[in-house]
Amino acid sequence: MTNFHISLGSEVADALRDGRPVVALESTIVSHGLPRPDNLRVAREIEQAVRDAGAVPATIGMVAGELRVGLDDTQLTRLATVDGVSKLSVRDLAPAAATGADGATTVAATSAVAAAAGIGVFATGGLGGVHREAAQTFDESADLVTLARTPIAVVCAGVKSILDVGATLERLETLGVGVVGYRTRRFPGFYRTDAGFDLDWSVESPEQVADVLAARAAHGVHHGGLVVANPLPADEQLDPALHDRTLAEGLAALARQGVTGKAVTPFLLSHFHSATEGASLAVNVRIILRNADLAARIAVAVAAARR
Ligand code: PSU
Ligand code: MN
Repeated sequence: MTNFHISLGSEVADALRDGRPVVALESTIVSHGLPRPDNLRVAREIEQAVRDAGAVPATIGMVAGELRVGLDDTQLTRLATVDGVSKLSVRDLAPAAATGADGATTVAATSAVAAAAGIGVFATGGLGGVHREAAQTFDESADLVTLARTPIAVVCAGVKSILDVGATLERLETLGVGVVGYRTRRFPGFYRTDAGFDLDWSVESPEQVADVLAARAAHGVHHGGLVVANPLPADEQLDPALHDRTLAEGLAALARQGVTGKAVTPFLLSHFHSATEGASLAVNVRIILRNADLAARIAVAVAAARR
């Protein structure tokens, strides 16, 4: 029998044992969200951003059926460069392990695995959510329902602007997922600094996020995830006119080509990257690096508060 445990990279295992700060990172962004060859370079830069802010990066993914927390550079390279890497949500983890697949974990799967490994902070670009036309297609990312039951803080630039942002915020409320703005009361929309919706709560520092997490733990009430929404500064966002035009074209191409299911998000992101000639890619990379930095500072604050 194969042993289907979660395997920890040695640096991650040491840090968790010693109570030092660790930040989980996803791999779908690497395999499906960013174009080659930039994806591998960016994946390494994300890990470096976490290190620079004083935490240990734990990129999560599956290599030949082994579910790994803290991919080493060979494994990261494999997920970034080989063909046939599956996009794994939570429900895909077991069949992928049993069949020996290579797979990249989404926000949903990364959150679930990170929490199981004892990691409390996770950085990504933008959360999945309710797709436009979900009233007909029922296409809502498993990221939402997973966060409802998974105790982890996810640092992101809100949800991707390709989604129905208002509906996604409604679903997060229904599911009981906490949402706090980082130094803002406006919910960001990934490429866009402001997606057009108010937030009830904002926090001013990594220490304050740590306080929110401590309050949740101390109350002993079951809490799921906490979304820490970290907007890009307005002068770094994707030009709004370019954004709206590119999105309209992308949604039309999606309908024309009949793309559905888990291919939708990668299709739209890749449309953005080619149609904006790299402008959206640069913005996407900025978002992830900023989130990695903030997540690491939150993990440092959480570890300091425990001492
Ligand atoms: N954010 C990015 N790029 C990505 C994603 C998020 O900047 O590629 C990925 C995440 O892994 C997220 C997934 O969980 O897209 C959502 O896909 P879906 O809508 O199929 O649930
Ligand atoms: Mn979907």
